[in-house]
Amino acid sequence: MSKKDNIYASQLEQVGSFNFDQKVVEVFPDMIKRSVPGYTAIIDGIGQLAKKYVQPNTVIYDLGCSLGAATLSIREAVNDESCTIKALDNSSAMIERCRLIQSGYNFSMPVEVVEADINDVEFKNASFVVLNFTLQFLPREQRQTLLDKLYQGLNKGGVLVLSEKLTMGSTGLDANIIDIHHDFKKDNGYSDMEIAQKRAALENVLIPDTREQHYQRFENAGFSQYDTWFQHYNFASFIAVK
Ligand code: GEK
Repeated sequence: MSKKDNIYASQLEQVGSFNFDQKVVEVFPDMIKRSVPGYTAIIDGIGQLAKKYVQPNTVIYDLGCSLGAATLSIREAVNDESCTIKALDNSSAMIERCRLIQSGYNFSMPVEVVEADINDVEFKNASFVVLNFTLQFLPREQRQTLLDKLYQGLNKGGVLVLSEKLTMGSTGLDANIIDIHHDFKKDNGYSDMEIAQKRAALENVLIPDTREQHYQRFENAGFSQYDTWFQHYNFASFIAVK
């Protein structure tokens, strides 16, 4: 059981930029479930999609793995010892805890938990790549380059699963969906102050794109098929097939 997230529960004199440090690691499972609509369904769905698309003797990448929830879902669903799953994150606090969690499970598929910036990774012989709420934290100008590299590293028939917070195309609609998301957080026990302070901390750190921007990047990279396989409010998950 993870500890309850109360990082923004008391009034802060100044709200600093959000980062994935030890404090966040301690509360992460609680934080992400209470903040991201559909998170558990997406994690389960990633396992199901992996069952369909992972090819034998290939590499699976979980990019920005945090504590490795998607990795664990794939390990449970696929467990093919001819594959390797590589879980990467550039937060040393996340990686340390992720290693501990993953080592607590015994599956025959080898798992490597690596501290790395996902921009520096060489992708090779991949059949299944997960970016579960990670791309949104990269500066916009790095996003296409990463997708291009991923596409090059994927085998034919391999897939990218990309989950992101979205901006809705029209301003009025966007404001209302954001309100509904804040109500979702309130229903999950966050106060108005916590929601406001977290929002300030994520300003310029989590930069959401529209669905069209994501689709355009898939096109530019060369993906032949892509679609939205999950959406709850402004949180969506896409699948793109090479
Ligand atoms: C999950 N996927 O539970 N290189 C590597 N990691 C990065 C980078 C980078 N350049 N930038 C950010 N990260 C997880 C949840 S959380 C989403 C992903 C959230 C990492 C960052 O350290 C953090 O662990 C993760 O991306 C984003 O399925 O907290 O909203």
